[in-house]
Amino acid sequence: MASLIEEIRALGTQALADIRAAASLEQIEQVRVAVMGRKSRLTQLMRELGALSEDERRKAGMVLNEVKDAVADELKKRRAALEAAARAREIAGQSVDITLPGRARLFGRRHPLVQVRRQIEEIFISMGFSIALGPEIENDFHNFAALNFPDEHPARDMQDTFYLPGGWLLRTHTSPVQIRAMLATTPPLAVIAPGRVYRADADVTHSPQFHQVEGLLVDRRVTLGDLKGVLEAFAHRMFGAQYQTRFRPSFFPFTEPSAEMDIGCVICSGVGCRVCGGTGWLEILGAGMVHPAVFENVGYDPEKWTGFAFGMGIERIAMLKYGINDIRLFFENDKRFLEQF
Ligand code: 2U9
Repeated sequence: MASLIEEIRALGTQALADIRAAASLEQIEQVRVAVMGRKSRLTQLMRELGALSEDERRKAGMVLNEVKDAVADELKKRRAALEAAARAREIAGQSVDITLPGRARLFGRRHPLVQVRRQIEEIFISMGFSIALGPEIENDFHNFAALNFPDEHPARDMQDTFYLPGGWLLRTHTSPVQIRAMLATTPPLAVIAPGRVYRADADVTHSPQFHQVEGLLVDRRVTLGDLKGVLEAFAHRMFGAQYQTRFRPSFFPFTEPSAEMDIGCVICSGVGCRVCGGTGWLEILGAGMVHPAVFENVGYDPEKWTGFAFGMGIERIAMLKYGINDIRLFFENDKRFLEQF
């Protein structure tokens, strides 16, 4: 009897030592099966208790229960400790290296042509002009006839203008927008017309689709001096007040007199280079006093009303401002190009 109790205690002591020595949850489970499982010595002894006298069974049973409780307790403690260690290792493995550089967030941005268009718009809006918009598909009247283009004018040729079935065409300039604006309102009037235009032309400085901003101001006694003042102020705000401007005579069917405005070359500062063709000057826009025939075509009395108009290509302005030498870069959508603006 005494030896049975001793064996039970010895089994308990050994089991506690095995549990404490277990290095993993798998080992703990192995120890549990070995100590408490159906085939373990402890379970076998429990079955043998039945053969003892009642007094002996009670004493031995008490010891057996004590040992079983102690073993169960130790299993629970050791399992919790191993689980905590495993979790700690997992967290340590996941730790954040705060010295790593962050992942940069990629931001989109406005297309350079949109940026330049907005700058142009803001300058003229600050001078009192409003923005006018119109359709890209036009008819001969709004795109050519009302603007005093003669029937046989070369700009109407198939080689220059994209014609659509039914007498429609893709507008070759935004001038039809100002024709529509004049037809819709009475003077005074000051509008700019930004937008897409189309011409059958393609090389490093010409694209079949490009963008213009045109302007029109109509009031009583408008002079060429008004035109020069407004456009010089525009050039200084767009490129910088350090640049000189000059006006050269030119010809357009819709203005008389007509002129082209140059600024001192932004590349060579007027010394002469490849970009300005050695002249020291860059042409940035065309302009003129609205032709009386245009006023008559929209029902304005040319004896009463005078006006000036101007037009510029947004691509050309952007190319000069940023030193871009190929118009196709604007339309290829290469991020390395677009990201520079
Ligand atoms: C109305 C009357 C007159 C608009 C004008 C120009 C001169 C001009 C070109 C610049 C480069 C077109 O993009 S470009 O090829 N434009 O030189 N445009 S005056 O004159 C108008 C417009 C509308 C009713």
